[in-house]
Amino acid sequence: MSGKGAPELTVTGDTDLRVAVVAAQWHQTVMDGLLSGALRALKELGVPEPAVVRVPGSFELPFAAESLAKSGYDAVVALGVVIRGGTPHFDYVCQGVTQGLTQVSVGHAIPVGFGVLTCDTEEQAVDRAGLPGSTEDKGHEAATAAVAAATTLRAVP
Ligand code: DLZ
Repeated sequence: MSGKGAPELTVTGDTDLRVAVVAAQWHQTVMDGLLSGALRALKELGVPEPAVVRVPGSFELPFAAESLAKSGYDAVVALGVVIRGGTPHFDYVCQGVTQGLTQVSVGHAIPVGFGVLTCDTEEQAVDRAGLPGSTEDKGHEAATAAVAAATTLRAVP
């Protein structure tokens, strides 16, 4: 994990989990970086054959996550990029996505890794996307957090 105060996550226990990645399509280059980071993390952690579902934009992430949660996935990783424009639209999309994904997570008691970048500029998004030259890899982090949370809960007697 990166950022001030971020933990070094260690995943212990059985990672034989059903994990789905749901990814928006706006801002393709950044999304390619996020998706590739998330899939790399799941492979490193030994998660078998994650499902990947693409939706048009970040606003569609909660409905897809809800559908996947209903079908029995142990964890969902949500990936998207929202870039601030000149209107309040950014705020509505970010709020809807964040609240929607929170509802899915709490409502189904499964972790939803939050890999949705909410940035003022495309440069900020590129810097967090795990691309060559990026300083952070938020797709990798979101997937790791989801698996860490799912395995931790599984281990509770
Ligand atoms: C409409 C829109 C805009 C302006 N910007 C973004 C964005 O930066 N990132 C993103 O993922 N999606 C954006 N969208 C699309 C909405 O999320 C949604 O797909 C449409 O409003 C259709 O429901």
